[in-house]
Amino acid sequence: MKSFRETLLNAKNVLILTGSGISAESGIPTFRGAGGFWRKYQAQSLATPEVFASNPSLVWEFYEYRRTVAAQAKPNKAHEAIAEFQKRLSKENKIVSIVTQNIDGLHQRAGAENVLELHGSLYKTRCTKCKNVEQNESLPICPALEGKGSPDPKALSSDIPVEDLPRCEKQDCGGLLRPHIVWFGENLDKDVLRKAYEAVETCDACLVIGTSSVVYPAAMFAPQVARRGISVAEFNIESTPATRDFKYHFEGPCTVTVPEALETQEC
Ligand code: BV8
Ligand code: ZN
Repeated sequence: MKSFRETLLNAKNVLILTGSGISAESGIPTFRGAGGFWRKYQAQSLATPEVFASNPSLVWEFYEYRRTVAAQAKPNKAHEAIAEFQKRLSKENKIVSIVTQNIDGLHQRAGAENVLELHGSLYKTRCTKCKNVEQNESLPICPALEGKGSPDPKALSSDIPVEDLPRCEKQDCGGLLRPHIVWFGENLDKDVLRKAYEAVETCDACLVIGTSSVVYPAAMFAPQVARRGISVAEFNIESTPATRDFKYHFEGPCTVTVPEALETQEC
């Protein structure tokens, strides 16, 4: 850890990549682990355009639940240490890019700026008709979803009629809204990807926190930085398929290891 902290002292452009593990200690279940289930579904089996097309009511119940859970969660010491680190370095005209796979908004709520959300956000909707994207934090998102989304495996689907699901309020549109989230099998936004690649190609130090590194293209970024000969530190409670690519692997809960790495060097 001492040698990684030395690297950070000399870095001018730090890339911080995060996955659902950074929000685990805020009470938001990760994908893989027991918490990755909602009712009898694995989270990722609902995060697809096919399921949304065939059963938009079920998918909206799933996301209404996740919007509620994330809204009640608090940023933890790892989110806060990253936001502080970014503030401190920006005072010295140094860059800290935060690129997250998460859609819970906790980095922003901890005070981080210019967070790149690779997979979108729970609090943005996109119209399936006019494509308009809106920020939307209201709970429930619409009257028909009030009190819906219980994760109880015995809970029955509400089969909300599609006209009562979230609808576009743009003039003469009224199209069905979907979460502005990248589902499995969908491409990432090309601008977001471009910015992510730029950070990967220009950073001079990298932290990869709380990700199992199995979902592409996000899983490619940290190994790509390592191939440039840049020091990458992985923060996880276990090793991952990418661990062998990295110079450092700090094992333990990230609320302990990330502040240790980022906090100012007591002089
Ligand atoms: C795409 C939003 C082009 C949704 C998400 C076969 C081989 C390779 C790739 C593929 C393949 N088949 C299909 C693909 C492509 C697919 C993919 O990679 N699939 C995987 C499953 C193999 N990728 C895609 O579809 C992507 N698009 O490729 O477009 C294309 C187009 C058409 C056809 C083909 C290709 C889109 C992927 C985006 C999907 N959306 N999220 C939602 O949230 O509802 S992905 C979602 O899962 C997350 O965003 C994240 O990216 C991923 C989960 O990973 P993690 O964040 O890492 O979370 P996980 O639970 O896995 O791990 C948590 C980690 O934290 C663990 O390591 C754990 O140990 C650690 N941890 C836990 N607690 C702590 C901790 N660490 C520290 N402290 C703690 N306290
Ligand atoms: Zn519309």
